[in-house]
Amino acid sequence: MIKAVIFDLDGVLTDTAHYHFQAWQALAHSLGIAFNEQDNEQLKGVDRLGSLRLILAKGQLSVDDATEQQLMAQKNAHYLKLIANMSEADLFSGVRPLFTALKQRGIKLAVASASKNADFVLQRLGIYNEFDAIADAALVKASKPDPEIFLQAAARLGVAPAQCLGIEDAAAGVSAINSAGMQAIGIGDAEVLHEALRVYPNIEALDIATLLTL
Ligand code: B16
Ligand code: MG
Repeated sequence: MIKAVIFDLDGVLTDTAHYHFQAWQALAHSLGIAFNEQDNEQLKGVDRLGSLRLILAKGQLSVDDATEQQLMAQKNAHYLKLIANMSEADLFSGVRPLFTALKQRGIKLAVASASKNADFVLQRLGIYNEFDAIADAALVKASKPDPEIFLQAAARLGVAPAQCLGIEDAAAGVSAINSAGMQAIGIGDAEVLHEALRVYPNIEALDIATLLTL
């Protein structure tokens, strides 16, 4: 029986996944590396350094540590500009009613986000205080698809992984949920997220009654 739902942030609760894409694409192009939405699928859910290294590998470029730091700072500065004006209006529709319905059933809520900007985004969306636990990049060493971030979220909730359901928009995130021994729900493209138990086009389409019988 499901006792907790652990949400990914970027791409599940709000459209920051698109801002990450825009900022990575600008950086890739500034390095002369072609980068489109399909390339971006590999980056979703992957931490900042891992994402940069995937882009550099695509362009067959290798740089020293200091340059890596500088490129990550450049991407993050661009990303922060893109999200500077985010507000509660940027919360995907369906999220608030879903939170209410889950809480009414006594289900605990958590976030598992690979982003170092997760707190800022959650505050901007006005949902920071809705969660029983938040696990973000500051808490874990291993990036998705490693299960660490979902396991940390479950531990903070005090719920066994087998009683948790994870919701993700990234293939790496779905793998992380499965490796954590949780039930995985995908948001997005069913082909990309084929390892998930069920895939919905967006969070509003999620059918809570079905979820809780998983
Ligand atoms: P930052 P999530 C992930 O967040 C994003 O999917 C991924 O695109 C991004 O590179 C990563 O956070 C790191 O973000 O640069 O802000 O630390 O989907 O796990 O909520
Ligand atoms: Mg995501």
